Amino acid sequence: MNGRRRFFQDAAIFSAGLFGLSKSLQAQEEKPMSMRPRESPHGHMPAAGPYLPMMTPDLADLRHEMEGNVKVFHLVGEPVKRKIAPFKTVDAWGYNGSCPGPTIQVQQGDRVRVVFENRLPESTSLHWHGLEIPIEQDGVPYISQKPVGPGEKYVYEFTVHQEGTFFYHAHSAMQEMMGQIGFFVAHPEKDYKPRVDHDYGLILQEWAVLPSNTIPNTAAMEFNWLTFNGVSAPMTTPLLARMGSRVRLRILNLGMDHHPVHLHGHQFVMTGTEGGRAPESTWYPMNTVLVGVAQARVVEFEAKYPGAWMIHCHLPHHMMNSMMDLLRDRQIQTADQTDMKALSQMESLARSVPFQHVHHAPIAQDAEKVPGFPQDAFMEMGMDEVVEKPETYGLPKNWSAGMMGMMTMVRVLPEKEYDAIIARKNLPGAPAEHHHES
Ligand SMILES: [Cu+2]
Repeated sequence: MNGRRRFFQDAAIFSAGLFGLSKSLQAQEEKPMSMRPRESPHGHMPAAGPYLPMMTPDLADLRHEMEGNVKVFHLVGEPVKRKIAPFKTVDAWGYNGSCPGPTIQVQQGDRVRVVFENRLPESTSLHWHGLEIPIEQDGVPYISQKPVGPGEKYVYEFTVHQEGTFFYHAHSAMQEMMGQIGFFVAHPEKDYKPRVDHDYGLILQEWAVLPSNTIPNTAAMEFNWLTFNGVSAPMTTPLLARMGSRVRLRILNLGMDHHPVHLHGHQFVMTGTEGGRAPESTWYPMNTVLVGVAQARVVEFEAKYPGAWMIHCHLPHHMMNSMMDLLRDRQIQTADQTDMKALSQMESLARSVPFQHVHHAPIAQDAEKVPGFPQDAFMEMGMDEVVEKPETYGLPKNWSAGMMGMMTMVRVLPEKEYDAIIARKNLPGAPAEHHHES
């Protein structure tokens, strides 16, 4: 597993585009919102809508228009360049300039129309995963509809009688692995009890992309890039939670692996699946939830303890990224590594990415005499400045050295610190990562 060392991963992350949203996504975010939170999780939006929207960090929401009493969405399937790490951009396929696609949020009982346009070079369709809708709307090529050819449009329309966390995706295996997936959340007619103050969504994906390559190998069984909402840590935008609040986290998986997602410092209960809300009598405390392929898992917890608490897949190789891209011919060695060599590698990486070089954590004087050394030594690199955004404000120095792969954090913040970050997010020119607030 030379190719997946943390060294890289750290190195990986620093440079460029923290703000990897595509132009079209940004444009989307600038448009007026079609949906308003009932109450802003961040306290600066007027209470106007029927429900608290889910937020998908690093992804936008899909707006809709009303035609009579039908909510009309426009989805475009198309090739997408997605920056998954500062030095790594992949040629994925997604929707509306985004991979994963933008989040669709409706309310139970809504009549929904999705005008779909295929700008892919091949035929496709849209499947509504978990929704109980007429067979003609099911989106399976040849079975329930003719494939939607390149350049063609297809209109899906159905009434959503369920509540819960669903998703839309192409019903073609390779296209799924190219990234063609997005959230479809149906908020309940009546609020779930207990109510939550924050509602966040994460889509889990894995990618096989060779060094100096941008196209995911959809036939590969070995994955070297792991993402939440289309980015690897520490590019993942931290989730914010006011201390004492109740947080919902919806996690959705459409890939080749099952992911045990673990939360630090708190216990949660599983309140729902891809089939909707689970009765409270089935809830029991846990802190790791296995999110299998094609599943959604919804968990809720009281944000009791202040701090920056990890949320991550616990498979060890999913807590890393590929290091191959940066090191190339200077691939890190698992043996025969010395402090001097590691430092010079780090320094040249720092120059090329560029990021501010930070010395790794201390090693023992006779470390090289110990069989197995090094493991994680030399892998740590802080790149705080490169991934800086309002949500990272106030984190301890070199926090980014501890963040890799399928990982993010929930920052449980006392009132004053929470408000300070929200104020930064609202500064003119601040990146509008969270659509709901733009
Ligand atoms: Cu995993």
